[in-house]
Order: sequence, then C-alpha cells, then structure tokens
Amino acid sequence: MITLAIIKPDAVGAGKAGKILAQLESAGFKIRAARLVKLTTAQAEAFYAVHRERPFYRSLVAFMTSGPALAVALQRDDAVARLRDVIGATDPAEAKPGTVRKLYAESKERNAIHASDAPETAAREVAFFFPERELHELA
Ligand code: FUP
Repeated sequence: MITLAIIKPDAVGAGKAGKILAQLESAGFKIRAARLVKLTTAQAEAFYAVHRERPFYRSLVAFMTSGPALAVALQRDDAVARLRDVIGATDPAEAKPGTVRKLYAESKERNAIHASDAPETAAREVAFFFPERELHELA
C-alpha cells in the first residue's frame, strides 16, 4: 500500500528533512517517489480544500506556501495507518514521544509533516503530486 507524506516548509527550512526521511525509512517505509515542491497558493488551497471553512485555513495555506516542502510517496504494509502512528498527533503537545511531530514540530500549524489520513485520501494525495509513471517500482 502507498501513502503520501509531505515534509513541511518548517522542517525543510530547519534542515530536518534528511533526519525525518531516515526515521520513515527506519520505520519500514520505502520511497516510491520524492520531489521538493514550492506550492502555489492555488495548489495549497486545493490540497487542503477540505479545511476551507476552518478558521486556520488562510494561515495554513500561507505556511504551506512559505518555502519548499518535500512530497514523498511511501510504501509499506498498512502504510496509511502506520505512517499516522509514526508522525503522531496534529498538535506536538499531544504527540507521543519519539513521533516525528513530537521531535520536530514547532506548533499545531507548523507541525513538520503531513500524512494522508485514509486509503482513499492517500490515492488522491499521491496522484496530486505524482503521476503514475513517476511512482518507481522497488528493486
Ligand atoms: P492532520 O491530519 O494531523 O495533519 O490534521 P488535520 O487534517 O486536522 O489538519 C491539517 C493541518 O491543518 C494540520 F496539519 C495543521 C493545520 N491545523 C491547524 O493549523 N490548526 C488546527 O487547529 C488544526 C489543524
């Protein structure tokens, strides 16, 4: 199964992308595709459209377009649920010790990493960044 992670602009800017990717690989995820992206406002709005009525939407879009982010398509068994376990709760104050967000997030908004929250979302979000031909087969 495949899922999408985005190492967000706060973590890329702080030079933590490599450490976070290493943690994901150690947790059994294989990289099928990766790209450093500077999202446009329209792209960030579309990606987070589900949140458009929420009070934090404009701020979230501004943050997600503030610098480069690393989009990564990741494969392992039960990838969606296992990646959610590894990243931890949305708010780092509530995230378990050792999770990516507990280790690297600054706040509930600037929270280091995104991970798809359900298999249907994962398929849509992987396709948002990577056409099928860019999903490399594993050796
Ligand atoms: P998650 O699935 O853990 O990324 O969390 P959500 O889908 O609920 O929220 C998506 C993003 O919106 C979060 F990663 C950060 C941002 N957010 C806020 O800035 N404030 C909030 O109160 C909730 C979410």
